[in-house]
Amino acid sequence: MAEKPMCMPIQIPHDEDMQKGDSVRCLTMLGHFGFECLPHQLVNRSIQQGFSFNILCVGETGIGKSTLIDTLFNTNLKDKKSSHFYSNVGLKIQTYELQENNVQLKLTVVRTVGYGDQINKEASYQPIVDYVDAQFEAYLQEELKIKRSFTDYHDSRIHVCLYFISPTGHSLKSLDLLTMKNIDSKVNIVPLIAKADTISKYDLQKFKCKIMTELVSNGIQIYQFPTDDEPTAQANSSMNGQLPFAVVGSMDEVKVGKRMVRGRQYPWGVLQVENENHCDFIKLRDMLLCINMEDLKEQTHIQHYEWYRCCKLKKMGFTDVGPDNKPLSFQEIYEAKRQKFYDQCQREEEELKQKFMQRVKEKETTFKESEKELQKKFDHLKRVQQEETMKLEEERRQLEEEIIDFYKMKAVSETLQTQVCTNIKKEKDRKK
Ligand SMILES: Nc1nc2c(ncn2[C@@H]2O[C@H](COP(=O)(O)OP(=O)(O)O)[C@@H](O)[C@H]2O)c(=O)[nH]1
Ligand SMILES: [Mg+2]
Repeated sequence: MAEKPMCMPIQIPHDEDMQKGDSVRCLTMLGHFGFECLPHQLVNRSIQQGFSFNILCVGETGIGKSTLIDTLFNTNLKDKKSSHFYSNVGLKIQTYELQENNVQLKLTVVRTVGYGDQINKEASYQPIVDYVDAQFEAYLQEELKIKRSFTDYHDSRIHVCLYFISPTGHSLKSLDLLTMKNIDSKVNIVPLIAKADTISKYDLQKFKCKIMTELVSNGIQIYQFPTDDEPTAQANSSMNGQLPFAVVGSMDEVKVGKRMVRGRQYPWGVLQVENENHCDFIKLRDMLLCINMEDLKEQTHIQHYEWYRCCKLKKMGFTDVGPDNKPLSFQEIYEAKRQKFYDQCQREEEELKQKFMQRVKEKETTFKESEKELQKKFDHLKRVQQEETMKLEEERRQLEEEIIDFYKMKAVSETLQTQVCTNIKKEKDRKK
């Protein structure tokens, strides 16, 4: 339970109002009562729930992403040095639970790995785009659930993209332009000139102007600190004019006079990270964490997520108005879509039936033709076989006739032989 705000007026209970055993409430006199206490409720609840912030760091390997994040949150987040030899661009996602006094922050840092080490520029920005979209999609899916659980849900949508520009002093690289162009409608981009201690003050101003001109001429939208909120308008508008911030990161403590400061020690002196004359680190930290964190989160929700949601729902066929420009309810669209789907199913079923009938007909025709062909063959073979049988019958008849003739001749010859024998015998007898 949240601690009750100590802001109620003093009430002294009358004896008759008090039951036996009732304890007397002790109220402090802060002078607040009524709905003027509402902000306290919000503050208490926020502190109790804790805050969350998701940062995407895009930049070449070794440009100083991890060092800057450590410096921003004044914590060694122990991110290992990454190699230049990854075959593809990847993303390293790490979540930390940080605490400053009684304020808890769930910080998610997403860092690019292998960025700038690849030849294929398209393959370099696509994983970033996919990741940002995937977080929006996860949120949308949670929103569309029947039973939603936003209280336990970890919102992983990216609130800010720190884009680290190489301190060349020359111009943006084509990869920088391509990546920023592809993510500017999805995320709040804050451009940074990394390792700004490697560039002279004069060159830095020229470089800042050059970068802004290039961003404008390429139509790239970067995050603008809001200027419509009275207490922060002036600071924010001045900071908008100083983008991109030239930052230096370091966790090293260096001695300057009698003080220990965070900085980078050089043979010619010390660069103090938290000295506004040396770099824009303080400006970045103030703008990001102290003044505009809530606005970054709000813009993520009302601008970037809203755009994603709108495109996604339109792609799924949902719309707010019908073809006649009349407003349509979700239910009407759903019914219309269901009817359309049903009609399409019917149509497809009908088409399939027609196709099936056609195939059956075709098969029937081919079967009939084959049957005819076979019948013809059968008739032909039958005829041949009949002719063959008749021929054989004829031959058999001839052979039988020949046999009869043979037996006849045999009988005649036997008769003749008997006669001859008789005659010879008679002749012999007569001679005797
Ligand atoms: N000169 C200079 N060096 C830096 C700065 N920030 C980081 N470095 C150094 O650059 C190297 C790579 O930094 P790291 O933060 O690991 O880069 P990452 O790969 O982008 O995360 C380390 O040796 C850091 O000490 C900076 O602002 N200026
Ligand atoms: Mg790193």
